Amino acid sequence: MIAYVGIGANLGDARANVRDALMRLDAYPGCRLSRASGCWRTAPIDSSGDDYINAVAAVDTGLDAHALLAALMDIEQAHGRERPYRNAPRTLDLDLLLYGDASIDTPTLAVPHPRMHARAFVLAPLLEIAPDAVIPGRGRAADLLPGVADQAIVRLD
Ligand code: PH2
Ligand code: MG
Ligand code: MG
Repeated sequence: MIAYVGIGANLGDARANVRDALMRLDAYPGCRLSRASGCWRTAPIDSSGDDYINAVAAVDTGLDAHALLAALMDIEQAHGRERPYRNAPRTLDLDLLLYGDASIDTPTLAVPHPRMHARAFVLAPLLEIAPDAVIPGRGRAADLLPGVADQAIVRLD
């Protein structure tokens, strides 16, 4: 199964945290990093603090969606993720964006990620590695990007 994971950080050395998350995804039992976008500097959306560094990873995994979510939380914890309040600045945030073409809605997991279609910091890096990506219930990611063109994002070298 190919899953897409959104990576974000805006505390500490955010870019190093994103890079480390990519390595940890590749090393995690049952997961292999298949593709990774570059890093993007993005203005906080519904959040405070410094600009974020965002990226998206394609992960080839044998884990089911809930086990993959647990893996993402494990990696967040390895970075000392704290949750003092909603959308607080964070050392590392890993969000399960897409799990194949599945639609999942349970108390602990919603896939596709419910806000991904409205966030340039997700759509732009996703399209870098999956130009034909389709968000179940929302359509082609490429068709959604113009709708978020007002959000400030810059691709880093
Ligand atoms: N994540 C959020 C809320 N706002 N803004 C940016 N630019 N990047 C993020 O990763 C992000 C956000 C909630 O997880
Ligand atoms: Mg998030
Ligand atoms: Mg999250």
